[in-house]
Amino acid sequence: MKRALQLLVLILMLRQTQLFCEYLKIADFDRGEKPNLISGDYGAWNRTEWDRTQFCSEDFTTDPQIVYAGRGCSLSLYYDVDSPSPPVYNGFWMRLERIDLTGWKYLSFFIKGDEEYGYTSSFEIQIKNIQGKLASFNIDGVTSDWQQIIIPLDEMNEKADFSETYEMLLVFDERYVTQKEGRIFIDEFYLYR
Ligand SMILES: [Ca+2]
Repeated sequence: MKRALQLLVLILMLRQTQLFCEYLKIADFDRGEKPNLISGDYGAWNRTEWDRTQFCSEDFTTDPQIVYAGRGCSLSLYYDVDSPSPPVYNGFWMRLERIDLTGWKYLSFFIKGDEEYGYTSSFEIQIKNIQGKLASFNIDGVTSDWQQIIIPLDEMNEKADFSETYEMLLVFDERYVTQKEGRIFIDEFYLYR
């Protein structure tokens, strides 16, 4: 297993969109189909194919009561990490098409937990460069309202070379989730500087 950069980060969870000078929109899911806005594929991933008691699956929602900003589509992730066969983890991957993250200050996205199915309030974001180096960010405080999560990238860029970035991972790990089964919605992935 590749050694991950464990970074101490400040996660800002805000209810308003932050204003930045320059941005790159990576995904808004509004077309309801792949790829993302930088031609990168994405989808749910599972640790195993043989253990059907743990899984993650992705879908698009257009429900006006749920979808971010009340229009278009948001991505829906239904996860289950309740299994007798540890370790148990799964999640979502999105290719970043060798994008150069050097110089970008923040990765931002929006997230909301599903009131009906329940959800975990904590999970992990990983960013992997083309050499397989991982930077990990612990996210906490998810609620059933849409919130913006802003991940500072400065420390990651200082510690490793992210001039060619392979992918971003969202990880539901049985050891760290607050609820082992549920659904969350994500939307509006941006880079800012
Ligand atoms: Ca959207």
